[in-house]
Amino acid sequence: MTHHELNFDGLIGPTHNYAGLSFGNLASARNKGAASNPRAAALQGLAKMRAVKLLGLHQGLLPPQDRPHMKTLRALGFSGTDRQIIEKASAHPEILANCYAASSMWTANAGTVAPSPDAADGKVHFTPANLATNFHRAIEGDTTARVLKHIFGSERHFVHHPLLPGGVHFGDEGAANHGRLAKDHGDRGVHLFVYGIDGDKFPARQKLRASEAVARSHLLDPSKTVFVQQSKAALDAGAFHNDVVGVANGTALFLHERSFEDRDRALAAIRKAAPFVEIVEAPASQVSLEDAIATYLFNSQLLSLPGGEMALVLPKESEENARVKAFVDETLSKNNPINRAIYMDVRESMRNGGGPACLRLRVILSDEELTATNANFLLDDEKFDALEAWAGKHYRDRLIPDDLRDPKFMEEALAAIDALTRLLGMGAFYDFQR
Ligand code: SUG
Repeated sequence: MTHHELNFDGLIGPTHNYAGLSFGNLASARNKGAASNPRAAALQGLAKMRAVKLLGLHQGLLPPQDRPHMKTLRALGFSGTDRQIIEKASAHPEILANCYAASSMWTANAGTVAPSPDAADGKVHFTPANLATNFHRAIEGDTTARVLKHIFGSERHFVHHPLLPGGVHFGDEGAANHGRLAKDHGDRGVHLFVYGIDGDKFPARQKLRASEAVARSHLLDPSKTVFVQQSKAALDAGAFHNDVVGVANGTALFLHERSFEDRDRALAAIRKAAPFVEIVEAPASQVSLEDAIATYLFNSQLLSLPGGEMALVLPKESEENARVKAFVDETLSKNNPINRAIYMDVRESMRNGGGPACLRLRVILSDEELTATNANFLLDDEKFDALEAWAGKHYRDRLIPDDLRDPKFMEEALAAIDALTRLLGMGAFYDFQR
């Protein structure tokens, strides 16, 4: 049986803006209030999806969520027609900005997935993330759960768990703190769960007890799960998710020397569970944590290509930093599994702290499971063209926080999502359509 890695990228929504909502995410704080370009953002995301597809991988997408989220605004006591709700909420710019965030684009945070070879019942398991730490992200979970069930509908192949209860006690940020190592995608894999403990400056979003709950639900073999603490130094330097300082794929673990709190113990535990692992590590003397976080070097996609090579899809920012670029070049020239680097421009997302790896949810599927997946969310040239035309028609090329107060923009944004549901054959899917 052949297994494939599918990347489900988040299609970037029409309300993409810089509201400075994520404490501990340096890019989000730095760009607060700046003008965004939602159209360019969507096109950059689609160009990355096209590039990955051209490498020979299947490429999927998760649709953007409906924003502004009128259901949340109503739950917060704003009443009347949709226009009246926006007018009233305008007096509370912070609430409005949270309900407008296009943050569902970062689908590495949509949930955690276990492929069927790893689960005791032989099915693919999904747990949507509760994203409890930040209000704008905590309102994603219910719709994410609906999206995942819609795309992976077959009960024969797919198991959907509810979001973890208990708020930040079980704070769960999905696959952004999770990696899988396996000799081959279809082999029984080793799951690496990285959790945080609050730093001196910034809160940890992923809790150990949450990772443990997900591993239990997904029926993983305890001898093939490793739980490792992220370093507080990385957290306080701005690595609010572990995927900012490391990425795993196949036999390779590509990471910064200061990713883990107790490096030696962590690497020993990983080697014990996955003796085949090849660790490619950036020494702090060559790439500082600050450089790694500013360039998102490790927030790259690490992809096994059909020909047997492994490629890194990196953000342009990594190419522009001489020390980081030198480290990438050296990595490619050395004897390790990584042998190609492709630099992509995802700057609109990067300015909110989201690199190439944040923008995708990895799902490993067998041929049969792939056939059971809703093909409307798998991309080909025709669909790429249609989505680019859709974004070209519905998206603005400039958005500032003040624009969110205009009820006309609410109508425009929801009209774009409404048109998308027709393009993707979703029916009346979103809260505002029900
Ligand atoms: O949750 N940024 C996101 C970025 C998520 C990146 N994902 C991974 N590392 N996997 C976050 O902090 C900023 C939104 C704003 O400030 O407008 C934001 O939500």
